[in-house]
Amino acid sequence: MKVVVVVGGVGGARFLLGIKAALGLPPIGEGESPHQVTALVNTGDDVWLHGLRICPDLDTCMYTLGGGIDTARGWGHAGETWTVKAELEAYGAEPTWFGLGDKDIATHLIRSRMLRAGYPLSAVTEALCDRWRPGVRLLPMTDDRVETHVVVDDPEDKGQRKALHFQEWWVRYRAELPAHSIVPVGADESTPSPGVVEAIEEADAVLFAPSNPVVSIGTVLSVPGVREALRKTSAGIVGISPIIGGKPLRGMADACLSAIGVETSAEGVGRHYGSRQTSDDGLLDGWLVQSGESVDVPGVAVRAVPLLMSDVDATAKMARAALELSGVDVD
Ligand code: FO1
Repeated sequence: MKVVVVVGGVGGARFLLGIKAALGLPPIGEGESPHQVTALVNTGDDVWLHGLRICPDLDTCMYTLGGGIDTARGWGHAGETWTVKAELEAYGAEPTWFGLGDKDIATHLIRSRMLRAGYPLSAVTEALCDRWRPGVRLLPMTDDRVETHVVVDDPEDKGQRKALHFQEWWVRYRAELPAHSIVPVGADESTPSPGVVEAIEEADAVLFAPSNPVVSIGTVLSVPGVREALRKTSAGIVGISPIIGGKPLRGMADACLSAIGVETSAEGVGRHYGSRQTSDDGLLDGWLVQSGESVDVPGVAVRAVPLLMSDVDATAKMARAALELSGVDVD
């Protein structure tokens, strides 16, 4: 079975762990599986800092699936140290608000060197995954530079508006500056990475992970060609709501949804993605919401199941429910 999952960072990576368990993908290096999982990963959070290219969502997926993630933070290495970060601060090198861990820096050094040598991000990611062996093909949504910027009232000059890189808004300001708009800069000129459109076209099922609908899923969908491939694929397309009881489980999806005028609810997000059958730009055939919630998304089959990714088994049950709703039989 070929499964494609559109993902962002922390929530998406955890969901991928559940997909692997639901499909019984063997531990790395222990035999082949008849199933192939491809993750289309958001790269709009990516940023050049201290001369290094940082790809938070790709790295979160790679470390999580490769067993190296710090589970409490949800990003960066387990057992991380911050010696270089402290030295950078001692030099007064800005920005000091972004936490670059010593082990993490090795990933960024290799990526930056390969990018400067002319390798596309998808080739860099493949090379890094040779070490981490995630068991899922991690495809950046595009090899082109796309960076999400957030337009806010300038904190230093109230009357003015200012575009912040997403990481500054998210990490420095904790998304507490109301966002007037959120823009994936460069998306219009970007093209999907090699293999993205083919993966969607050949898929048996396509899932939207419970990632941020605006800055993660939405940014992947902003790459020209992705929506078109999704509208055409014979695979069933099922999304998992990242909103439970009117609140995002983690992260600040509510701050992003209000910026685009979408209600922070499972129903609001489901309608935002839209019905593939009954609208000319919608993408969903199915929508998984938290058990107990009654949600109506016209033209979309809604199913309520427990959506807390409290451990891999719980997440595997969610993944199985999503695959079944997409029309594939998992067992
Ligand atoms: N998130 C934070 O809240 N603070 C940080 O200092 C931070 C550093 C960081 C370094 C590498 C990396 O891959 C991710 C990092 N993140 C940090 C998380 C990141 O901002 C978010 O996970 C994604 O951009 C949103 O999904």
